[in-house]
Amino acid sequence: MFDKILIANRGEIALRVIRACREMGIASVAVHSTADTDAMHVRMADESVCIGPPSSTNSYLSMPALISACEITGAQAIHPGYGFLSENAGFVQMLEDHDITFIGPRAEHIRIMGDKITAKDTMKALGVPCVPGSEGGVNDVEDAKRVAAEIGYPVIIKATAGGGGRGMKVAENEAGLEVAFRTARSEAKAAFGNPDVYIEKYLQRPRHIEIQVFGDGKGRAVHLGERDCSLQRRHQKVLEEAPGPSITQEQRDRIGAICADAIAKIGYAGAGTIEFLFEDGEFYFIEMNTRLQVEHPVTEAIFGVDLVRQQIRVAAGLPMEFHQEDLVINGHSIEVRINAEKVPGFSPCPGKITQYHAPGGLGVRMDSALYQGYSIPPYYDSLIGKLIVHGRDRNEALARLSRALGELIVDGVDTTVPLFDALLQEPDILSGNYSIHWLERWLALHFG
Ligand code: MV4
Repeated sequence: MFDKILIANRGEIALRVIRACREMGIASVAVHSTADTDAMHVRMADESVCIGPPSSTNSYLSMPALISACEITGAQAIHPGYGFLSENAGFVQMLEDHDITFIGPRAEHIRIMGDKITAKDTMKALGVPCVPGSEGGVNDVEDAKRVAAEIGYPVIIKATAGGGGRGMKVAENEAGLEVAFRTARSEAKAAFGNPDVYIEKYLQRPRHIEIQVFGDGKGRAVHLGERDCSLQRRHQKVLEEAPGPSITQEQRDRIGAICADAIAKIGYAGAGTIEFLFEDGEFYFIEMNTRLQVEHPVTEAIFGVDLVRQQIRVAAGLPMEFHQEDLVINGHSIEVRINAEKVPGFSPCPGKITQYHAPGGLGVRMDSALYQGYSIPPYYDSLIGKLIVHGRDRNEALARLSRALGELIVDGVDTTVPLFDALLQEPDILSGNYSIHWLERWLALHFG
């Protein structure tokens, strides 16, 4: 096992990793920019190293600075958290050259899943159900028209280098296909330096269901059910829950086994998320994320496992502490993302926290790096906390969420808390009846 781990991240996820390290008797090293000298992750870690100026490019994304920080402190491994360098295959390769262990999958698997066409080809070959569409990419308008005629309109053109909603264009019919194809290609070239696109049947009212998987890197893998992350605004998740309110145990067992088998076959190491669109009882693969995700705590809540602890164990060459048959769902969990943003426009709202009080009690987890007197810097993501509740069933989780939101005090900046107070009054939210378009429609209706 490692003696010391460096956390190449900030905010709540840095605390999350430091906490796992401490429980495992591993020393932690925080890194920070000059804007984060007073940040909670710096205070909570055993040691800290300043790695650069405020801009992420020159600090949290600076590979040489991170490697130097490992060499100075003697850290043997890096946990990347989410975002920043967590899905950068080049970084993983560079760490290998410096004999530093990356706590995450192999560079090869990050690279495969980072290219959406290759990811889909790979998953399809492994037996994962995919959205009907082109075999590989589409190279010209004629090719696109031929595939579209086969699968039927509407269709969606996606950039292979995209993901997370960037670089997509919908065509309702053949008349709109040429423009969609050309704009998707030129936007992809401009945004990612890669013009390659592929085409899929456009699903009109799906849910976003993602399966949590975990591999030991030696051919053994498990799944930890699904999360429903359909409540999104501009491809930013707002609320996530597990289990998915629309998923039956049979559906979970079936798609879960397919996902676990797929990543076992490729010898995947660590935590991963296989994203699906779910419509009319069918799962359609769209993308795979090769990192620990923001919303991992809802899975931890219902399965009673520590995913970061397992990531560290697997990176150290140890086995996972569970088998598939040990993973039984207990109750229901919901996470809401508390952002320093002004609702309903969602404009960022950095500033000084004049008062902070975290909710507590049975079934309540608040993951946040806030403290009273802290100044949220304007340079980074606006996520300032995650409130995760757990109940014996969905209704108990909802009641607990409402109660916990009432206890939470964040003064000095605007937050997304009022949005959740309003959502908890909505019959569709209370019944779990929502698709990927529900939130944007609701926002347009109430504030548009
Ligand atoms: C789609 C789709 C409909 N049909 N693909 C958006 C983010 C990226 N991960 C995939 N996305 C979508 N792909 C097909 N074939 C609709 C979306 C989509 C979406 C997906 C998940 C969550 C929210 C979304 C909001 C708009 C569009």
